Amino acid sequence: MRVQRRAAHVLAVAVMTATALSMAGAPAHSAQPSGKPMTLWYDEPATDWESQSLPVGNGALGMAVFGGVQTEQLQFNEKTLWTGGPGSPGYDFGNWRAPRPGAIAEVQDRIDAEQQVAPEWVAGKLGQPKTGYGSYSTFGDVRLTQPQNPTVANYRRSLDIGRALAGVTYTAGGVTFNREYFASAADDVIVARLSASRPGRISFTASVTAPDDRSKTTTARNGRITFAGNLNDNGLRFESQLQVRNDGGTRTDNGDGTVTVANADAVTLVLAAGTNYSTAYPAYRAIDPHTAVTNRVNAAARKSYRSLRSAHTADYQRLFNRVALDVGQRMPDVPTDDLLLAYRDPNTPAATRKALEVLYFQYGRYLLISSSRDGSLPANLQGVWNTYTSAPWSADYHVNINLQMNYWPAETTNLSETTRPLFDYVDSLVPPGTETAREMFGNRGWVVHNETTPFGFTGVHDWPTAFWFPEAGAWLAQHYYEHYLFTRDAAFLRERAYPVMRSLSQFWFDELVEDPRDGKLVVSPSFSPEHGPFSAGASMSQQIVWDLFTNTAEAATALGDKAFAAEVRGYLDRLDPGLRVGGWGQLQEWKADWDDPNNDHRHVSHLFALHPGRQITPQEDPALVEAARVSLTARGDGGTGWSKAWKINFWARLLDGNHSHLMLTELLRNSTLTNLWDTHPPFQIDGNFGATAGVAEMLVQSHRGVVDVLPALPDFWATGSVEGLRARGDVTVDIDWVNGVPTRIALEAGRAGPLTVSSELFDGSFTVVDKRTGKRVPFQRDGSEITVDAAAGHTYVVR
Ligand code: FUC
Repeated sequence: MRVQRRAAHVLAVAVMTATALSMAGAPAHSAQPSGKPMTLWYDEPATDWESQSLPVGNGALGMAVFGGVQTEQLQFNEKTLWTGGPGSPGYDFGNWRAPRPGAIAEVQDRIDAEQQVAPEWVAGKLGQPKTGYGSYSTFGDVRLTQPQNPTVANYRRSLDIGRALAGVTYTAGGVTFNREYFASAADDVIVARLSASRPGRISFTASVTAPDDRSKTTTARNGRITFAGNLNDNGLRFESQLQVRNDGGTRTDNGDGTVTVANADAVTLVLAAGTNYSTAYPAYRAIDPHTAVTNRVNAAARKSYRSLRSAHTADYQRLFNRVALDVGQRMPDVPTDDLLLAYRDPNTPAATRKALEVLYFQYGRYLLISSSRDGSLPANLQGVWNTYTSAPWSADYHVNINLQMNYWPAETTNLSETTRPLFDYVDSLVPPGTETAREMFGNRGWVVHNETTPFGFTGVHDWPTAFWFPEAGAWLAQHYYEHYLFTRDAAFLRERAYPVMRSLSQFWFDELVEDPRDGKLVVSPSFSPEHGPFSAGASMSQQIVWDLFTNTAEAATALGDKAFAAEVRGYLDRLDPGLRVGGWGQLQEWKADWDDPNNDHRHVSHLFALHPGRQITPQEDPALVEAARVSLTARGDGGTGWSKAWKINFWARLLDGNHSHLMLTELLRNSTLTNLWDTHPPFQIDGNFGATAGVAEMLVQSHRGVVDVLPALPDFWATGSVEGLRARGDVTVDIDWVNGVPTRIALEAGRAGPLTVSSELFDGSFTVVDKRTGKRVPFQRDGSEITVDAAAGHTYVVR
């Protein structure tokens, strides 16, 4: 039965292809019924967590839905359930266990003498084995097991990202069964509802289980399964409670901690979980989670399913609905795994391929909303979803690209609020990072290296090609300043961003050394992630410090801290900017011309200046940008999922929309699992987020202080519209375009002041109208740029 249905779907895609081919030149309408554009769906249950389960989340809580018929498996997470850190044997924050006076100077001297030094030698001098690092861990699995295994028809498992609802539906014995799942940020719980088209048909036993790396007790009382214990590794206390609420039928608490429901009309499940983790250094412990978890489940269980659901969708849609993208997509009514397969076939109609592209773009926004909400840790390498006790790369916070990439779409795709967990977390790195800066470097300020955990691991380990990256904090500081640029929130700049930027600047004042080659200030030792030799002044090191100093000087000036603005500008003047064109026309990755044109390493670190930095732009620095293009071309179109995602952004910044789109195609064809999670491999969520950011970057850019409209539009998206993208300066942008040229641009100004826009539209005749007054407004024009004097809250429509 199932096999036949799948064959039918593949046939459906083939028919669409044939229809489109026979209509060459005409808009690609197929005879197929259209599917829901914002829904992922499948005609069979998931058997593999990584590639098939469907994620829901509310930031702190995550759940992966399998959708099995006889046994439903709901793997769940709580973001703070980590092994490692205080309590874990040998935990040392990555700080040197004994002082190493002169160790960094010895490495610097050898670099000065020999130019290149092997990472293995440096790791021997400056690294040490990891202890107590730990891993993000699964919390457990809820299983709902039916007494019989029914024969089912019309099976469908889905995730509606427009409403953040997962679902399972099927028919058995003439009855239609429905399950619905969501993770509510409004009520801080995960909710499930099981119902049927006829009364008395819902029967199952609910259990909660977890791996054996912890002590655990599971009890059932009044339909509530309380599961609690401590992790063996670090003693972290955890507790989850699952309330089973039946409408009709019977409910029994079993002695083994399970709950059985028989012959109910419908059942609502409410799940909450927590730990005694706290972000506070050095203990990282708060009170027992029992009371908070109890209160959350009690409060939610008192509400009706309908009111829980409407509070959730209202909360979610307030964020999600801000952005709409239409590039002429048409979603066919085929399962998403078949859609992904069809995408690889160039004969699949363009409108179908666009449907996947738009779904994938919005899915990145869904995943960010679902894994980064107030009051918890930021999205990690797997967002909030993890079925392992020892996850790939610990599902940690890698800060030599990955955590930063997670947050690239936050501002541009109008989800600014999702950055709060990032800033709370980075702020929490300051106390341990201050210790590391003082002990390891003797510097002011604070530092964090290549990767870190919720337990303030700000020191080092000894993997030679990935242990040394003191620039990470400065890169993270970029997000603070960008948050200010996008929101113009002066209080945030003063109270949150500037203190972080200022103290990081002091770290770098103390850390920079004079390069004996030319007297410029350089970072040494310096290592371009995650390959090549140690040297002095690798391009990425210099560009990141340039970015920090430039942003800090601007911030200091804006806040009236004249003395510090002058001090940081003094350093900036002497800083090697890390921009050099080498022998084959490439932008050099190192200060010396060592680049190998055959090197296709996934990190393209020396292009930081192009993206996410703003040090070079095609408009201002055509020669350097051309060199960046040469480097990027040599690196090729392959790489891990996240590497391809970065390349979408790079090509957009190079104003090459077609190559940017090609990278999106590569990602969807070769680095995307059937549940549309990005795969490194394995699953790593940064590629999802990086790609969503890249799509926004094709449509609107603003890093040079001008709103660039459709800077890198691919030919494939020749006609379309977008609503709700954000530009720096607190501007919200809507664009309609036809054959690659904007026909209407609406700019909503959050603040008063000059607003400069660049577009091809200004090459012809046009008007600017204030939407509120209906009147034409004056503007200054300079080539293809215009500037209007915007009033706060007004929308300016150009057409
Ligand atoms: C970076 C990358 C790896 C991987 C890891 C989690 O260090 O170089 O490819 O993505 O993070």
